[in-house]
Amino acid sequence: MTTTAMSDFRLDPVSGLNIHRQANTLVKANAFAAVVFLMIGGFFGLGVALTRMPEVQLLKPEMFYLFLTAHGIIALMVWIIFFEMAVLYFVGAHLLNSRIATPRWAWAQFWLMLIGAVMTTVAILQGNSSVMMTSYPPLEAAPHFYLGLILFAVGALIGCFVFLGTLVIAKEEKTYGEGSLPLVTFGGLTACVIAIFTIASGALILIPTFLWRVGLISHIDPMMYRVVWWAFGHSSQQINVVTHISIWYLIAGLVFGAKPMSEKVSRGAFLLYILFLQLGSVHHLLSDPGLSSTWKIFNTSYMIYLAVLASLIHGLTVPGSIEVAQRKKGLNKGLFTWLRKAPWGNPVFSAMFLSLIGFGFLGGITGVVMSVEQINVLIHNTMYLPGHFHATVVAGTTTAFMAATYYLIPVVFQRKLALAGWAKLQPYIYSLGSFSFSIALMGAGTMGLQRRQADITYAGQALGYQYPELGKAMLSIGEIGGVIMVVGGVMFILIVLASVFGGERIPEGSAPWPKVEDADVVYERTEHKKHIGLLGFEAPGTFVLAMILFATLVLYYFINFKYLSTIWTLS
Ligand code: HEM
Ligand SMILES: [Cu+2]
Repeated sequence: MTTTAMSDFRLDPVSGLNIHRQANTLVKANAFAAVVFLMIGGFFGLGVALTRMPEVQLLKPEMFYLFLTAHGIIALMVWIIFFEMAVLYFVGAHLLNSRIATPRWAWAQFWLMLIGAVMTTVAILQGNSSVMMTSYPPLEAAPHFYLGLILFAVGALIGCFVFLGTLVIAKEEKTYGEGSLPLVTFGGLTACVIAIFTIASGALILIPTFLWRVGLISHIDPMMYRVVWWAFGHSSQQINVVTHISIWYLIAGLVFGAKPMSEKVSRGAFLLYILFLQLGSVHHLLSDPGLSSTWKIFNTSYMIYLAVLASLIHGLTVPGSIEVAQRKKGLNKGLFTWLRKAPWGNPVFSAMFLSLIGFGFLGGITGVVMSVEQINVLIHNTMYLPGHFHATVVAGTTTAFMAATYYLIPVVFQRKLALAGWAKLQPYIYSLGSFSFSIALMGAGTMGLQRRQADITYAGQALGYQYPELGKAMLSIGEIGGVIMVVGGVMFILIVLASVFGGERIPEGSAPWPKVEDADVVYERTEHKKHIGLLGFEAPGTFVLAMILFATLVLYYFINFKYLSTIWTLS
């Protein structure tokens, strides 16, 4: 049996999870650091939003670019990757009842990432590193800007190996029985594999750039930089997608006692990500003159659809499994009773479901359409981009991570959620903000409004340009959505701080969450078993949702090509 003493663990009597104390402390540390950086990143986001609003124009251009760089890097890299470390340790150790491999290395992960994040943030705040998140040369940042990112990445890489080591230990010590890894941990493994590829690409480009800045290399080729940087930048978004999808599965199981509709299909879909997602990197360079159309089209219009297929599968099977579970538990009437009677007041569920809708309808559809080379010229470098990726990375990933946090506070921090009334509302306010921000920015972008631009009125500039009034109005509406997002973000942070520092303690040995029965077990007990579903469909409501998604996609495709045809008036 295990070589560790039992007091290294504590048992959750209801879920049966055997929680390794050191792993638990590491999950706490990483999740907490993540939330602190979300707060800092959000602060800079507010500054950016209030500058882009033509009526306010809070910051001078220099300060605007400083804020934009800080916002992009802190929100997208630091918040998200710290949280992902917490998720990896949780799905590796907690879910497998295992101890964590090499806790010392895990602490090295934490400290390296923290030192790296602080170093890069300081470099940005010193004012000579406003190169924005993409940091394309020949723009130059201070050397410690790159060094901080490198340390941060090395830390994350160590975290990946600690996770892999934990899987090996759990298997050897048979902490999760004889079978294969649970699906959620398998999702974590997928994220980990993509992360290793991502970090290798990041190292490949950031190390030479750092050497260039300290004078050891004379020249960095900007085209090469862009291609390799996006192997890192794009793939890192796929870690986010895989992680938030794993969280969807986790929460479907925890809240509803749901099982994936088909384990094999879901696992296969995770594998599709590993095989095909990286090729999509080139969708960030569709308007780049340095690459051939053949290369761009092969990757973005053929290969990437195999990865999109994977997202569609998860997007179907997660609500599908919830629907099946709800129907098995007796909510079998009509098309959508299962959804109407879902626990909408529980932030773990509501944030998760809003993440699914936001990611699918806003982030997913627009991502597929904007990856078409021809359509891409319509929206390249416009506000459409931040509109799109706030739908994926905020409405999708960040909201899913908030859902996970609401679940983890009782389990990991052993505290009840404080400000429970706020927590009920928070996912709705945050999503109202992120949805409206994304949609309005995409509207403004379609009217041509540029991204990364402090003053869209071009006041006093020689080459000024007047955007359509409608576009400017949409930008302002979007930034109001941004402010609502900040309100939701502040609520989240206050809830987390109040819970972690002042929430009612959950004594050891009592359950953090009430027991949720497995839907299959409930179904087995039912006396007059009826077939669940309608007209031969086990999950007809989900099928209808999927058809609505598909129709929206087709319509949106059509609208974009129609719009394109009015701009290219050659014939
Ligand atoms: C707290 C609410 C937030 C607000 C109000 C906000 C607002 C904005 C605005 C106005 C821009 C500038 C668009 C432009 O001028 O091109 C922007 C850029 C960006 N945001 Fe956010 N955002 C928020 C949250 C987030 C989060 C949570 C993430 C990541 C998880 C994120 C990632 C980014 C990135 C990567 C950029 C691009 C930076 C660049 O162009 O270099 N944002 N955001
Ligand atoms: Cu991408």
